Amino acid sequence: MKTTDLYLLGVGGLATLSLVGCTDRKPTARPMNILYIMTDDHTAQMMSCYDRRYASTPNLDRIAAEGVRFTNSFVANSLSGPSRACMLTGKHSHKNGFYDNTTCVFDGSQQTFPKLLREAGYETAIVGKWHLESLPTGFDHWEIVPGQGDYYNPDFIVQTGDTVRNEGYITNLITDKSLHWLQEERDPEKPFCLLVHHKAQHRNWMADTCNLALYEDRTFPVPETFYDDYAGRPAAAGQEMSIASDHDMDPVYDLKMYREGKPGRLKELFEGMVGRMNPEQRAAWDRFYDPIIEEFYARNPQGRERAEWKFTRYVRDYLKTLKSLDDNVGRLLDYLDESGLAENTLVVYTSDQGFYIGEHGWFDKRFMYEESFHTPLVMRLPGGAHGDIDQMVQNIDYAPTFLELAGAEIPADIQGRSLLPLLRGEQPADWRRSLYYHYYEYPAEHMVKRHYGVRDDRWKLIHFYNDIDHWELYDLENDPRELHNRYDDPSCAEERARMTEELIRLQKQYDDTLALRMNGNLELKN
Ligand code: SGN
Ligand code: CA
Repeated sequence: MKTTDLYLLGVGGLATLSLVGCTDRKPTARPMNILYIMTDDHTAQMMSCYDRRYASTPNLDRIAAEGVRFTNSFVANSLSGPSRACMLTGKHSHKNGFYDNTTCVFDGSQQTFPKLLREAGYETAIVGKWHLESLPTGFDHWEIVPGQGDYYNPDFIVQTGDTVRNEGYITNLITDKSLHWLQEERDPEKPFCLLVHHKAQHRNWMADTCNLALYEDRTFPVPETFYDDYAGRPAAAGQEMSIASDHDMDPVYDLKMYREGKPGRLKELFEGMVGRMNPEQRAAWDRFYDPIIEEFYARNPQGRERAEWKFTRYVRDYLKTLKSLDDNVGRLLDYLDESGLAENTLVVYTSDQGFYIGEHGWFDKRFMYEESFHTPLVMRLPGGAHGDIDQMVQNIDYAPTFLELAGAEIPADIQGRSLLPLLRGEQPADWRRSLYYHYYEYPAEHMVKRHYGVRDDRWKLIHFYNDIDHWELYDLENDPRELHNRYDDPSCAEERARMTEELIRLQKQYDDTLALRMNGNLELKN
């Protein structure tokens, strides 16, 4: 099918297959372009349209103000590579084969939405973090960072296969490259789908030199679960993602307290990162951090004072890094406005998962608990709905959304569901009432045990398995912080049975045979 055959409706006109070929309508505009911006580890607690305690993100909030904010947006597996694979394929990890960051290589020969969009006449591109080990397929243009990428003077792998070092700060560079593709390189005759994948906000939150001095006068109360004792939750007790622990959150690597002769588990990693800086960058960095380092080692806080000092530095560094991100999303939105593309482009902003900002005493993600199961999601569809969308959505839904928007067929093996009806303001009566989750990366960094589970609008059931066999049940209405495991509470027996049944139903629906086996004799009990 030629692209021009798809140019059917004007602004807000969502070309669908059924309209292709209508002869009585004059083509007036192209199918909607797609600008998909995804960050790494950016959590809703750090986006002011979701939470005003810490951050101010006017540009991100603008997308929500001019479009919609999803209040119940989740991932299927809270880790970078797996989350990206779910997003590209519209399928859970056990169907796309990318279970974890440490052992998997993405099978690039499989069906992905960029490939299907190309078949539908789109030009497709990705710039930034990829993290799927194999090189991208299905893109007309790509330029990716190796692995996690670097904040300063990062390398990029270009389509020739060469690795090229770029001078500058990563968030600016990814945006520069995206804008360059939009302005100079893409085929203006085709609708586009551009994926802008930032490295920010990934650990270790190294801000641009121009933002280092920001927020130094701000302090933040620790979250109410900061001193969680993990009672009734052995998997939560066994993790290694505690802010208070210098083993888990290294003062040198994570908080930049780098000094000759001072210990740091990840000191060499940090040396490699600051080692990439040019003399001007390094001088600005040292000018800012030297007095803080001096004071830290002189005072050498201990106990709760140390934990709270670390929390403050963590939040400040996260916010400084976020400033570049918000500014750079603003640059993209401005370009859409100036070029006129805004009126025919769906803008999506999301993250590869949520993150802990001190809740349960943690940083990082992985758990099916709320902070990391959630991911921020805002979208602006020209002619589409405004306000909040409260239905439960998941990152496997993006692929079918983009396909429907493009007027392409949604293959039957895609497990997500198109969000387009919600974006148009419809309230589908048969929308999903529960979500499925499965995390696999264990044993590994941060030591979060394997688990799967189900969540509905009030209850959550989780099974931790592998070297543990432990079930948790939460009443999110009465216990939103997930501190009280009610699995063995007789007063919750009915909910436990109902959620168990729902879990098995979803495992069967999604064909997660491994998980069905891990349930043990549960099926017999129910
Ligand atoms: C790195 C980080 C971890 C992080 C993983 C996965 N360690 O290994 O803290 O959990 O990435 O993150 S670091 O010492 O290299 O910073 S993910 O977002 O890419 O899945
Ligand atoms: Ca991530």
